[in-house]
Amino acid sequence: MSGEITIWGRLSSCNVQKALWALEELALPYARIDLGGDFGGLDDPAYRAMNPHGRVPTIKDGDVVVWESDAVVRYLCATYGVGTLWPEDPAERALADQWMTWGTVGMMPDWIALFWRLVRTPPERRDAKAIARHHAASVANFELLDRHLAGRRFVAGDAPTMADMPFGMMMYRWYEMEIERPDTPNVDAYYGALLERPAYRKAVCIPYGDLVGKQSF
Ligand SMILES: N[C@@H](CCC(=O)N[C@@H](CS)C(=O)NCC(=O)O)C(=O)O
Repeated sequence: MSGEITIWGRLSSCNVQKALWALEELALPYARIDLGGDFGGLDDPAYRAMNPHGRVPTIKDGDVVVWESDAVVRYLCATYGVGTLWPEDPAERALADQWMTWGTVGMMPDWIALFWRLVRTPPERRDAKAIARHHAASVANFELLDRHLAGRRFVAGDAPTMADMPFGMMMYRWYEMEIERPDTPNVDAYYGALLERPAYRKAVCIPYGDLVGKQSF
């Protein structure tokens, strides 16, 4: 642990946004270094020495280096958010953890595939069948989330936890993309609650115009 955390990663990266939201939500002092995308730098030996996969985000907190956005979120919440973003009670933490994991491994793959095939692919190269498949799977996932959110303001209860990081990260682009969205009043209310949070707006609500039609990274 140190006075200031460093995070490497471009603002337009959804995985960087997840980590940035945790930093902002926890009101931690940090310095961000642009990396990846048009900024390059992923193959720099010094960066690879920290993160052998050459992807963003990576954080450094004193001597501690962490990569993989969910690992970053868990590290930050466990270190600086015990009792808030990191529920103290093991059963409550397991509830948050299971949804967090499902958000990333169950929901994100179709969501990100839809974003790539629709937003990051120029119209002439789009595959309508694949778009329909990822859209249908995403709709089913958002409907499942909608059922879970009935009676809950956030994913693991009345206040935000680490469980919200992957879902919140997906929410902004889900509502911004030019797609048909299902009737999900609980998800709508959830997104409204997220938008009330300055930390969320600063870290996640980043226009993605520079990514449109860009398949190079
Ligand atoms: N599973 C990793 C994925 C990391 C990843 O693929 N990051 C993307 C950005 S979202 C990246 O580094 N892309 C290359 C680039 O930005 O140039 C995580 O969650 O951190």
